[in-house]
Amino acid sequence: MRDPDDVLADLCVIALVNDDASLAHNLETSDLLTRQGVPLHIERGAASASIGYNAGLDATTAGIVVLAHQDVYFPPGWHVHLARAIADVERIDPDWAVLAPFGMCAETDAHIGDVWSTGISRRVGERVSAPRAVQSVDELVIVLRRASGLRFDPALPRYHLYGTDLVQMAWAAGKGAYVAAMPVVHNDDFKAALGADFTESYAFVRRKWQAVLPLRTPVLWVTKRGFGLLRYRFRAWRGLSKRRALAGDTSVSPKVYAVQCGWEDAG
Ligand SMILES: [Mn+2]
Repeated sequence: MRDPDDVLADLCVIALVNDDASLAHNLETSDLLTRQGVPLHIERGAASASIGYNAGLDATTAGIVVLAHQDVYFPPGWHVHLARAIADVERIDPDWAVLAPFGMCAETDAHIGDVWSTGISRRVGERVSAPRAVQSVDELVIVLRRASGLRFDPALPRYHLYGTDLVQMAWAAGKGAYVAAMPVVHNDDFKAALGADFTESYAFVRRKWQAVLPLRTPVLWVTKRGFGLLRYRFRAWRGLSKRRALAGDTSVSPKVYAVQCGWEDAG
């Protein structure tokens, strides 16, 4: 296993922030920042996630970059999971580009990983003991190896599907993207529907990757004619009341959810 202290010494976190209360309630309470002292770089008001994260990459120098939502909480010892994941992935793919706690397996279309989601009050994902190659990752946490040279596409509009776009760019450049066991809490709000901003990101990804479609993202399919989005919207509308009933309480400390999942000791 790569020494967790070596990983810590070459690590930074970047967050795109538009809700300081959520940041203070979740990401900023993580052991990774409070006790391990990993620096947090914040970008505000970026025109898109891609532009914001590229600015964050330009403003930092760490070799391992953790791009995290403001509503994500890293349980204590997460850097040990990360160190193990890096060591494991470097044995199979020394030129890896992306690691993540949650994504979609290319062969089986299964949700891979281990994440608590408050929006659906569930621990989700098929747990893995070794890194699994994926066709897309959820945007809640993306770990990027800076030396891979991979960056976000500034032409991708808005704040959606940049995990899918990044993973596809990685594989297109001959570099790997993997999900590994590094559980986190996503203390996310219930989402009633995907808005017009999602349609913009979806249309871009559909056009850009038409040669490799269909693509499975953690939320829906990107398909040649866009039927994947229509189908998602219909199902989301039909299941709205059921989904609303599943939504958890994001005002609860994410530590409570981490304790429930067995990732942290109570107290
Ligand atoms: Mn989030």
